[in-house]
Amino acid sequence: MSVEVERKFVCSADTLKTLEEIGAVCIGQHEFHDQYFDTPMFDLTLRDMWLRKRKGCWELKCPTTTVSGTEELSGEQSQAAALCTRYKEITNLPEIHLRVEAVIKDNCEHGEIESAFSQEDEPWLSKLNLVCFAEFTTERQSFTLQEQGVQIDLDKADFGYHVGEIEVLIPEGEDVQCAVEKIRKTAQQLGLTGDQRVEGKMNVYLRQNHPEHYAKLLSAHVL
Ligand code: V4E
Repeated sequence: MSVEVERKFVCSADTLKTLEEIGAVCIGQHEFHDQYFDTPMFDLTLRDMWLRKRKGCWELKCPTTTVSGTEELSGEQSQAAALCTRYKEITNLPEIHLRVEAVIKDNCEHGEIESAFSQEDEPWLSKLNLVCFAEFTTERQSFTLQEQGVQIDLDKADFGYHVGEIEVLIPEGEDVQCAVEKIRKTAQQLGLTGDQRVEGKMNVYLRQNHPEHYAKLLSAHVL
């Protein structure tokens, strides 16, 4: 299982030129449609668990419990770490079922289940009362700084939001701080100056389309 360490950034008119200047290689451009699922009570997203279907494959992103090392971090390092998110990425469907079921069954036992929707082609969704709460299409241009093991994605979502991501994938249990450092160096090369986290596509989508769900996640400090 891998852990995705990622920093989002605001793209500018110069981003493409800068990527070229720092030696990033374009590895392709593609479009994908994401569908995100949760129960009507938001059992998954309130736990910062993100279940989605992309290009016919299921993926679950969960908070990671990976420790980032015991060494003292400098101010610069801890600021860099605060700008990054880290999530476990699970793509094995039986494992996704188990993890989702563990959360939802727990809540069912506490009497929170609501009426199930019919999802004919995916019976497990109906069984667990999972419904699609967000769907959008993204056009993505991807670059790599191969030697550093860093990927940079420039995303354009169909609801009008543009965002960049600097991403490092590491095996679960490996040093997160090393990935954060690679991301910090790449951000520096790209001339990124902001010290605030940049919103992901989902933040913007939920604020625009599902303000109640958005407010709940904000109150739970998930977004
Ligand atoms: C983890 C998460 C969500 C799932 C979607 O994650 P994201 O990386 O934004 O999407 P995308 O399309 O870039 O996925 P990739 O192709 O990289 O796998 S939706 C919300 N979260 C939590 C979250 C957060 N709290 N803060 C930020 C800045 N991003 C995501």
